[in-house]
Amino acid sequence: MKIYADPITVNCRKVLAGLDLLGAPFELVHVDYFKGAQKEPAYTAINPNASVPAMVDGDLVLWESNAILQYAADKVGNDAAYPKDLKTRADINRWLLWEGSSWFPSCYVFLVENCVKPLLGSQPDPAVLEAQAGQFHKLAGILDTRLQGKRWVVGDVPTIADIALAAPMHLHGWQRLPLSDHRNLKRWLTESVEPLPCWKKTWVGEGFVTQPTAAA
Ligand SMILES: N[C@@H](CCC(=O)N[C@@H](CS)C(=O)NCC(=O)O)C(=O)O
Repeated sequence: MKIYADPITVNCRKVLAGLDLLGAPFELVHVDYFKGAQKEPAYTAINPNASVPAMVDGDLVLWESNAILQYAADKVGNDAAYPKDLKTRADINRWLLWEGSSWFPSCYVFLVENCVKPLLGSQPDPAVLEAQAGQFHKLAGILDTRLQGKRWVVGDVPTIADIALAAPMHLHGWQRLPLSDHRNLKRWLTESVEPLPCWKKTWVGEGFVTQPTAAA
């Protein structure tokens, strides 16, 4: 399995951490996001969306981070991290779809405003953050309710749902995600997901820079 990714991005960290959780071996092909390598023809021939990540396994070319995790789980037969039981799997699939369609887009606004813009030398726009706040709190509340009294989103062990849902929050301090009203969500992120070996291994660090500094 070849994974085309830049570990610094949300959906790439998701796949790299998820593959580690699954115990799925892969070869990483670095696509330099901040140099725009995802827009180069050599890469868009693999992923016409011009976004990372993508996967190539023999004659299968796959994009969409959650589809890559689902495929990898079944390929290695990891029934703990992606159980085959019909209802459990439906539950996990629901969270994967919700993450891609609702949760990632909302968390992404905070990532762009508070991390990406300052990294590229511009300022966050408070109006954009304010306009997103209502949607963020609605969604965070849904996940917070789900996590009440639970260590993991589905069942008693970490699954690809935990990794997928945590990824959009992976720089939560730097993103300035307003988590204080969502105590179950914050507890799950900081006490369940962040201590996972697969999460620690794929940590890129808050406050990273796009270019080495002169002093480095
Ligand atoms: N739904 C896609 C989203 C992929 C995506 O948006 N990736 C971002 C990085 S996290 C990207 O490459 N964006 C293209 C760009 O900003 O040029 C997935 O889950 O793989």
